[in-house]
Amino acid sequence: MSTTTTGDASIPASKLAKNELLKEAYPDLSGHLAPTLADPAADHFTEDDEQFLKFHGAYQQDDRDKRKTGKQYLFMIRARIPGGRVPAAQYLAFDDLAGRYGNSTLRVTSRQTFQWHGVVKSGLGPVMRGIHAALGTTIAACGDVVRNVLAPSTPSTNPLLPQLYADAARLSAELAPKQTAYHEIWLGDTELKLPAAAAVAVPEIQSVTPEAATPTGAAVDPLYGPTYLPRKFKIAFAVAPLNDTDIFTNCLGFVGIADPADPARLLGYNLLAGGGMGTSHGNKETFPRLADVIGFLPAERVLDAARTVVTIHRDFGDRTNRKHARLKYVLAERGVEWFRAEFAARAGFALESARPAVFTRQLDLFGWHPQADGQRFLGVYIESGRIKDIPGHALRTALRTVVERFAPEVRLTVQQNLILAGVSPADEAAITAVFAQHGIDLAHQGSSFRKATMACVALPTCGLALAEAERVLPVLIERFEALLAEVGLAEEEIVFRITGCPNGCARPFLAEIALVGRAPGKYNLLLGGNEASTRLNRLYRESVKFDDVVTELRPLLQRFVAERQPGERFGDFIVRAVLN
Ligand code: SRM
Ligand code: SF4
Repeated sequence: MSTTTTGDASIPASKLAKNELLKEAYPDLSGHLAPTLADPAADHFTEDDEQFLKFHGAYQQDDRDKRKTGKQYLFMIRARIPGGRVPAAQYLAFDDLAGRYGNSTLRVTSRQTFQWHGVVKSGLGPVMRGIHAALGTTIAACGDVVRNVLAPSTPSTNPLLPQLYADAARLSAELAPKQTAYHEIWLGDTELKLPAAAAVAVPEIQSVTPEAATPTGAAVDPLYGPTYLPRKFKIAFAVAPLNDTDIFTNCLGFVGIADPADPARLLGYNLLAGGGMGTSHGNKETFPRLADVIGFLPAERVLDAARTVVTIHRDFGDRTNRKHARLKYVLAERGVEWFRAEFAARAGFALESARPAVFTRQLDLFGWHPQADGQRFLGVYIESGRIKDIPGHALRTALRTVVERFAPEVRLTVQQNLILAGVSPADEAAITAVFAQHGIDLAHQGSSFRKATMACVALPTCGLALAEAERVLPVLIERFEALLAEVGLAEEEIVFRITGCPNGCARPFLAEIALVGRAPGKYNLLLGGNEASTRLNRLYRESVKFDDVVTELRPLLQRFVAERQPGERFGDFIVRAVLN
């Protein structure tokens, strides 16, 4: 049977990636999750059901440290939190779930949400229900759908931010898949719960016409159709000059543009498309890519525009090869002009020329800062996003105590850090004291280098990790801090990111210095990203041993000290003087 069309060509089932057949067989994404969940003797799901589990926001994993004594199945659960905003009560509920059912840590991800690690199968239901009871969700945190929508989290004086957040939240709701299995399986709710968004008309689709129902009788999603997207789809919002959502790494980006006559009015958005990080070692068909700037649209058309781009991915993404299925490959192969024309034909309106928008910086603010409304906000550095208590540094307890007592809004950043927003100036000293009592000096949260680092999760939970990342970051930071002090750059800020494989979950391909895992203890060393996160770095050395990283970088940093131009950053120096 020919099941799916990709753009202009029909694809026989024999050529489709296996996931396509799975989705087609169970368009409500239920698989056999319910019977396995109900079976107390089963400690894990089948490989096929793992794929459905993702659409519900959970990953089946195992503790890779313990593989020698047999697989110990564990689950990671990821919430969907548009714009990374978490009300105080919800934070406390999430923290509670981490203590009861997880490994007593909450993990801030590089896409502004939380993950719970180390949940055993019997804990899955309680965590899902707990998240739902706290008015959160995990629907579409993973899977071949629109994932968590990013929005700037730094409370600042930019008056456009509330409008961007509102649009991000709207897109998140409207583009969520409308399948009912989530409620039926996890919440024991058999009632059909189609949000109002399901009734909204989608742009005319020329190449695929989803049928009203599939052979299994399940309702077909009005936007995604019976087989959803060929792959994950990521959306971000930002306003220049602060690129605090790393917008060019997303499938679709909306850059807010103010009305020149009224800087508080959102005129519209520049639409960016085709960004993505994931690549595979030795596979030239795969590569990291920055999004192209496609054009400008009025603010009121943002939802139509997002739906249109999602359908372009749905219909033209490669459904035969999951390593080549992201929207970025459609852009790379068909080109921006084709994309503009396809967009206009589907949306019924053409994009205008993009408006000027220059990004200059990506990183977070730490410590106390004023908000436009007179309140204060606090930027808290979280190493690798892992909120946990360790001797002498009880970060989890400190955060819990502060959130319980002062009820600030918690905001998650794409740099894996956390912001406590909306704090009364009168509470600042007391909050600072709570952190101090738990071993955290808010005025000195680490060197400039430390605060510009990111590591992906990698071992022991990530099944795709080829090398360590989060667990070796503390050692690397210490080594780098010592090296920077040795060459006279103790206060230098250098964006550093490490991942355990080239999937790029901590967006290493934009860092000034990056390590990308190749094998246990071996990393590719990449150099030359920039402060604004608008430039891809380049491979400098392949398969560097972990212990040799500092030795490789010492001469480059020494040259940087000797030859740098006034104000020049390390990444810019590398591009000007070393890689050219
Ligand atoms: Fe990721 C897969 C963790 C952000 C590209 N990512 C995974 C999995 C689920 C491994 C798996 O498929 O079995 C990792 C789970 C590890 C664990 O134990 O928790 C994982 N990705 C993460 C997180 C938690 C990294 C972090 O340290 O914060 C981030 C969660 C984001 C979220 O909240 O939704 C995370 N992943 C990213 C990003 C960054 C971003 O989106 O801004 C990327 C690069 C951007 C992009 O998508 O191109 C990213 N993750 C991938 C890929 C490569 C996809 C591709 O195009 O080839 C995979 C592999 C896959 O999907 O098959 C992957
Ligand atoms: Fe796992 Fe690789 Fe992502 Fe790191 S980059 S979390 S190792 S998939």
